[in-house]
Amino acid sequence: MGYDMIEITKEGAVATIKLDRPKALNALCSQMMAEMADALSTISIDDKIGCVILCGSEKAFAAGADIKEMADLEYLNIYKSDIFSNHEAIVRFRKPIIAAVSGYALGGGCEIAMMCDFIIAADNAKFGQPEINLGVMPGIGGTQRLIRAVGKSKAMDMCLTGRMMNAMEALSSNLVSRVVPLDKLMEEAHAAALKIAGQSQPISMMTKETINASFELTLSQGVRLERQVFQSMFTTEDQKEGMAAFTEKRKPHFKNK
Ligand code: DAK
Repeated sequence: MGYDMIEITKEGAVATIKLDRPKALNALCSQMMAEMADALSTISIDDKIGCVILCGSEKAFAAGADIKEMADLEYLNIYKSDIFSNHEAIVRFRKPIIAAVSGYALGGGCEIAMMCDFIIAADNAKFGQPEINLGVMPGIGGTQRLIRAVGKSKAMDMCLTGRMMNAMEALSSNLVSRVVPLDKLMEEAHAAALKIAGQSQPISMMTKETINASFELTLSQGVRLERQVFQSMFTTEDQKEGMAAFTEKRKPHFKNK
């Protein structure tokens, strides 16, 4: 599949997916979502890639779903086509994925950033769920994921008033893991992605899966799962290598086995 609305670059074990529809502030239209889903599915079977960065432009990570594309849709169109259900490609993606957010991350843009494993924000980032201004509400997980990140009071505030949150508020609310100057965003995201991609791929994937399971499980179920997954890691060559490298005071060379 050729891509018109996203751009893929690969550097070592890191792939970057850049949303690239600048005239519409990266509004998420169905073509862009289909391209992103296709790219993720290709990257998921590329053994050389250990981590992905999802980013936009300096002005906009993504200003939401494409309002012009949606405006005249009727319930049955939306129901039958299940529009935007391919956003689940991000949730299903099993390797680590970092959102590098600069500028606007609004509506669906904020939601896809939250689907990533963590968010590194530039100091000009603005997050929001302004759908209420359009007579709708968040529709790809915003009402559920935002509350888990920032708690009820702030999630209600954001979704009911439609106001935006700046990068520092997003940091203090735990929506993002770090804030960096705009001109350092991609450097910082790349350094984090390289660090992750240098670890054992299967171990990173199991770690991600176990952390994500905490959203669905009770504490005791989650801790039991963690113990089982931890124990299973002792079947891998990478566990032997990681611990041997520590003892021998050298860097580990993981083989993803
Ligand atoms: N959709 C379409 N076009 C957009 C857009 C969007 N979300 N955001 C910006 N644009 C376009 C503008 O129309 C304008 O196009 P032209 O007029 O030049 O042709 C161009 O991008 C530049 O935008 P502005 O001129 O407005 O730029 P400003 O710097 O003045 O303002 C802004 C930037 C981000 C504050 C403003 O553009 C804005 O408020 N944008 C809309 C933000 C928004 O409301 N986002 C939420 C969208 S609703 C679903 C699940 C989920 C969803 C839908 C369905 N299902 C499961 C079915 C999600 C819904 C949403 O995300």
